[in-house]
Amino acid sequence: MAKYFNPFTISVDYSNGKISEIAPIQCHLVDLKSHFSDRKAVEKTLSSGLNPLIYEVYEAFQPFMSGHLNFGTTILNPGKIAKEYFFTKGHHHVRDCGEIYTFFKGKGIFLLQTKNGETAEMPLKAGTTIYVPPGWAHRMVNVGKEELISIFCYDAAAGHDYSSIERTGFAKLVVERNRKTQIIDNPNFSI
Ligand code: PAN
Ligand code: ZN
Repeated sequence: MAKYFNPFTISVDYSNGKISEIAPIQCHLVDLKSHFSDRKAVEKTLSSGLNPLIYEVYEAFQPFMSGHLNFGTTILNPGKIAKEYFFTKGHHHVRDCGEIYTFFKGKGIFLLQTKNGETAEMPLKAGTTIYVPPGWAHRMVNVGKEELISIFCYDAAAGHDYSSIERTGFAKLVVERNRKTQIIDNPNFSI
């Protein structure tokens, strides 16, 4: 008889999003070099010796496994490169599937876009739950002064397509202008 997969628990620290049983994946500025719109500002920061941690992801499943749900937390630090707020890389899923995020700390904007050119932007704060339908690339942006922390869940066999976003960019940028958060069109976006 086939052995069933053993049920398990993890411990999420809701004050900081960390999960004690899991080693986080870290994403520093150098990993997002080609994603920020002001490349000169990125180079200037890196060449001054700074390479800030932009976000960490704690994932229950690595590698991805069919039939399971992957879940975990993302901790996106506050900060900006030039006028643009820190964000996650953003991706499409290789195998189209939905995803749920619940935010429990911080303030942000969730950016979504389809390969047809449709876009959506959702404000985020503690208590916001977002359903990302299949087909929508997604990125979160931290527009607050503290970490933006969320818990996510999606098909563990979905896979991530980062290359489409690296090629096209996101249609919208989230920037600070005149001390206000603004969502503007990305002049370098192309489908
Ligand atoms: C999340 C993201 C996580 C980091 O787990 O992977 O927030 O964002 P990037 O993967 O875009 O760097 C998710 O959406 N998984 O599918
Ligand atoms: Zn995803």
